Amino acid sequence: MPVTPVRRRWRTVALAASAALVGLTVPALTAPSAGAASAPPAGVASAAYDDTYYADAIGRTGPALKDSLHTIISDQRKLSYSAVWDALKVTDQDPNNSGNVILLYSGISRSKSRNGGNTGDWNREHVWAKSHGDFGTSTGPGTDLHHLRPEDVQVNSIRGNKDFDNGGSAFGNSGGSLTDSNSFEPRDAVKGDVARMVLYMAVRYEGTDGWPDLEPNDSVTNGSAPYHGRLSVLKQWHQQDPPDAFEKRRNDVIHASYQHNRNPFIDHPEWVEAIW
Ligand SMILES: [Ca+2]
Ligand SMILES: [Ca+2]
Repeated sequence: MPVTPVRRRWRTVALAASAALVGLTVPALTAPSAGAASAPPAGVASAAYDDTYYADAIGRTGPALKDSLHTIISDQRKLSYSAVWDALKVTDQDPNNSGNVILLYSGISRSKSRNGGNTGDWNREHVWAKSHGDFGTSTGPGTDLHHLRPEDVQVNSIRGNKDFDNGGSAFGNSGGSLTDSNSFEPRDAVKGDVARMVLYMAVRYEGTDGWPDLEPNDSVTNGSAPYHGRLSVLKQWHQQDPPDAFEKRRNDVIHASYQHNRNPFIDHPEWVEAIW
């Protein structure tokens, strides 16, 4: 399309202005921050963002909002799958123990050095199950930190590629998470986090860059289709568990230090209802 280059140039200018504004208007970056739970590890920038980041999206709703957010968050740096290990040690660091990460579904604090594939290790959980669209682990959706989290190897395996829904039974190291034959229910403290990660993926991946168009639906039998359920339940979880300090800090760290893009639903929870 002939208008595309013009638009890209304009966005580059806007982003440069945005970056400059962040530098000028956030002098408190190096000052003591608002509490240990949200403090980044030493040497890692966790910058606030300026709302110029979302300037093109403000005032929109429905498909126009989704399109706008897609354009904004697709401007990103991408990681290799091997680089994800070290990134997760920063993004998911235990606020109370800098040597540990918090495992998403089990809530366990475990040594950063126990990353691996054996019993008792943690590995890289794809919250949007990577078989849903079969995108694998080459650089792209399979390495997008916004939905990758540390998880106990066996818990990761129990979750498998199940869709998300209410109901089921506890299991070893479940930490309050539940599962049944065809779905998985995360513990209450991360229900909203899971919902916002899935919905981020739906907006970021629209089938325009060689990857499948990922979309939420209300099914628990999606298999390898590029869909993830259940949307009605994810929306409830999003309301029930709003963004907290850990999740907001994680978004800031991914933006400032790794991918330079954000999860809009952590910054603007009202946008879930505006799109879905
Ligand atoms: Ca939460
Ligand atoms: Ca999509």
